[in-house]
Amino acid sequence: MDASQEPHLPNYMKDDKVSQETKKLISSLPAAKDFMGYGLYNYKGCWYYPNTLQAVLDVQKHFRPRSTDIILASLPKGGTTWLKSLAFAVVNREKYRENPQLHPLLSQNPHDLVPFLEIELYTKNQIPDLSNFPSPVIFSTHMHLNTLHEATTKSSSSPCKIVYVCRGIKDTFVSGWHYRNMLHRTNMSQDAFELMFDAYCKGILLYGPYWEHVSSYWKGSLEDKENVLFMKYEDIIMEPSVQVKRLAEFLNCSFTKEEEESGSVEEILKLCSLSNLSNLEVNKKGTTRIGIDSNVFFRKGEVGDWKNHLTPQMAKTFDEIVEYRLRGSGLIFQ
Ligand code: PAP
Repeated sequence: MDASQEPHLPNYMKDDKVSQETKKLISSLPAAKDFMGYGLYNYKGCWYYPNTLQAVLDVQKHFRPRSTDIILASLPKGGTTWLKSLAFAVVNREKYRENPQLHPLLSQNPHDLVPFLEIELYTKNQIPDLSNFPSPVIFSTHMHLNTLHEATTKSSSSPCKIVYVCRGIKDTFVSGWHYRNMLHRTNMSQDAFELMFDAYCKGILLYGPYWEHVSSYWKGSLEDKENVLFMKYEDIIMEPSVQVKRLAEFLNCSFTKEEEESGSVEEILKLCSLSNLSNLEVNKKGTTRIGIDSNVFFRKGEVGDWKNHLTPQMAKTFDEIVEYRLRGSGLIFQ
């Protein structure tokens, strides 16, 4: 598939921002096609489209976080938009306490408030000026932890906080399927669905394999509890207040007793809820800075939507793969 022929294709899936050096590197890498035929390349165990790989290499080379920065990490469709909203609302809650109607989440898409390192900031073959970002700076990434560490561990500052969110493979996959349909503005066939399923099972997807991604952060969170927090989308759905308080505590801005009593946690949950965000004008229309329609990031947000899409055999296959790949790690998905 020729990426330059597809009008709605986001920049990160294209191959027009790649340096000569990276082209040379790419020609030496294992290659595969995604389920639609776009080229993916495996660099150090992870699959990328060419522009994404270029940006990842640039992040590794130039991005040096400060200890006060916060990085939100996820696999695409793992809960990125929700985590961005919650983290932004938690760390900035004092700023907007007096004037909640001025809260930036009411007028900007969460992706525009928390920029992606490799999908937005480092995509233009130049080093972005990050000095004017309001503090604390929250970045996001889909890179897996080993890849991200190539940048973060070279920083002269002490480590920054990294929060990871993930979701069970079946719902992540189904959410990704809908996303691709919305992105390409089409209803793809059952054959395409099965091709995407096969590719997912083989781990061939942007930033995949799924199990390598979740494992990298799981291991990182066990090794460095102070700086890496591992969260699950399903846990936030099940016990939202507990998880938001956990997030705040990790980010060194725990809710005070007074805040808890005055309903501050619930207010944040309401502000960041799918129903609230998806009904805001800013998220219904227009595009985000990365050129993707704002509404594409909001759909059902249900745990178990996979039951409406996967056959029992497909579900069993996913369960078996994940069980096998994560065996012994202590990480379990229900
Ligand atoms: P991204 O990685 O491309 O940014 P991401 O936000 O991780 O996508 O995933 C989108 C999913 O999160 C969608 O799930 P669904 O397809 O199963 O419906 C979307 O509905 C859900 N989502 C987005 N915002 C929220 C939110 N505020 N609360 C709960 N779920 C949300």
